[in-house]
Amino acid sequence: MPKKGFIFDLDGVIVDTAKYHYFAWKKLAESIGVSFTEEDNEHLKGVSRIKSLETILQWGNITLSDEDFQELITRKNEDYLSFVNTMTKAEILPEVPRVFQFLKEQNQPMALGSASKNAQSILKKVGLFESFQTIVDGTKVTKAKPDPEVFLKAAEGLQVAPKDCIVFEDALAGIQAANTAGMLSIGIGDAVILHEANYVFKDFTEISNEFLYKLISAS
Ligand code: B16
Ligand code: MG
Repeated sequence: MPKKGFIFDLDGVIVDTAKYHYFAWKKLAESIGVSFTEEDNEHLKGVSRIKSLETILQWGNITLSDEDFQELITRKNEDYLSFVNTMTKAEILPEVPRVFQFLKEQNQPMALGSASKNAQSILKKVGLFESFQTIVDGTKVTKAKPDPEVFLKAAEGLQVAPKDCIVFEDALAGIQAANTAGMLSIGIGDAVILHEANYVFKDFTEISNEFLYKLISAS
């Protein structure tokens, strides 16, 4: 059986935390007088916490002292974590467990490739921490998506060549990172937003075991 490397983003792919980031950023942006819509939020998906706040400040033409910047970053993460702390297995996105089970049966190694510094605690909370051979998260990378660093490190951890890796992502920046890394990119979400991906599916209910098997068998 050939071996591919399956790399999964976290927020918006494995668990439904993208909405919690949205709620927390919206509350923060509006508290400093910057309007914030779901469309604005698309620009922050897959983007690091610091870069996200820098972007919101740019939109509002706001300059802050380092101290105030830190204060806002801390507040956003506390709000976000207050949502995360209520999470259960029920917030694993549909059919993710079936996909993980199939890949395990096929002896395919899996990695996490996420910008989140909260990734490990979220995975433990929903009981998926043990599913991954390698976890590359926001504590392990220096360059944010669309830079390919996170996925290249994941491939290295899996000991699979980048060309044999398959990335599942809900953010355009993540699809671009996977493409730059020379990997096959699979968008999870809106085909218009994720148009640069090799394939796009609404969610894992549209990804059959037959399709996964074809990915594994492709040379
Ligand atoms: P944290 P992913 C990303 O995770 C999120 O998409 C993005 O919205 C968030 O700002 C970033 O993680 C940092 O997360 O504040 O928890 O460190 O999609 O790459 O799994
Ligand atoms: Mg994501």
